[in-house]
Amino acid sequence: MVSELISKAERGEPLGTKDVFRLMSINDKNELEELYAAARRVRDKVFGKRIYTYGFVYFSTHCKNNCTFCYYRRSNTGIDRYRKTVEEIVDLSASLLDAGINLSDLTMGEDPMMYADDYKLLIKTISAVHDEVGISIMASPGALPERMFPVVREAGADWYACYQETYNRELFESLRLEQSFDDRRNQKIWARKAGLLTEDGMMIGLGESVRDRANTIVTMGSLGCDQVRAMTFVPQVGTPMQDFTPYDSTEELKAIAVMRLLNHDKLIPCSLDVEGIAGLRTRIDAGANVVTSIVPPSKNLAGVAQHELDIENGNRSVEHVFEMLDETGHRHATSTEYKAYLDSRRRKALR
Ligand code: SAM
Ligand code: MD0
Ligand code: SF4
Repeated sequence: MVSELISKAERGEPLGTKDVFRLMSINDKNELEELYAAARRVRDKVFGKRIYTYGFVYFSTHCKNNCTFCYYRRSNTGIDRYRKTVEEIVDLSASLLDAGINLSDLTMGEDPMMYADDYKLLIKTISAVHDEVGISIMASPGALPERMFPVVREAGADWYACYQETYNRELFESLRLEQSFDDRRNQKIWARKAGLLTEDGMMIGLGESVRDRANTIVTMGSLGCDQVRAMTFVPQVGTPMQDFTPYDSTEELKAIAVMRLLNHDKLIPCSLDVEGIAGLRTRIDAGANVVTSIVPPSKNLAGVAQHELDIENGNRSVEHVFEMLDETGHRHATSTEYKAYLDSRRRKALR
């Protein structure tokens, strides 16, 4: 029975892949509501009214890779790309901190310029934000060699994010062309070993089966990541997947709720990069506890899945997101609260 499975997960008892498959197969409206309600109770019990907030600083949109789903893949020639200077990245991160945002997510394509001279510019960027701003930092720079993780940690990053998209190896290889499945999985393990907190993520609507989704959720949990996400694929013009029929958000919401039931004390994002601000409420109501991809207007910054949606009209701005959070009955957490959470996660990792 689905209700029994949900209660079992809510009590914190472990579920197997079969159970997760059963939950990810729910289609009945009442059962879905039951799932979301349990996910909310679990989140609120652990985190209270606090929701964390992340600013998205996509500082270089140049990329040597050719992921079939991504707007910024190297073969998508003729699109606008940019690379921010270290000074601009520091200023952007400082304004996020001043506005009350908890973390600066320093994200880039696999930009050869950032990777040159042993990742000199990447490391310089992280150090500058750490030394000059003091906001918590997530680095999302793509796949790195193992020896770089201690350097990234030393430069001041709190987090390393790298999404497998799917733990179906064949599907992975058909999406992340010319990239190694094992190497990308190992990124999370190497990062943890170097003392970084880690994030893994799945994409939904890429041709994966329900079983693949269940298996990916279980695998992400077992890798020991501190933050896990699901994002619905948004088809991009100029890419091989541009004519894919997009999913609505149901499967993503289900995945958020199931991840919450399996990972009571982890961070689970509500990304504004899929449906813009319109998608905030439903994701919070499914058990998410971090709003990611907050992008300030007028800075010429892009999103990933939605490179323009809700940015220049200010809907993805800090003030607007804080207001919307209040309407859900929650509030944005302070940086002190966020840093305390990070410290508790690090202590846990050492044990
Ligand atoms: N380039 C680095 C990498 O690939 O790891 C970091 C940034 S990458 C653009 C961040 C993530 O955005 C991808 O791993 C993928 O999960 C997500 N993403 C990219 N294109 C997307 C799309 N069209 N729809 C939904 N999510 C997308
Ligand atoms: C987001 N667009 O949070 C961002 C991105 C990268 N660490 C995160 C996918 O939705
Ligand atoms: Fe490059 Fe990341 Fe896009 Fe892949 S997902 S093409 S690595 S920016």
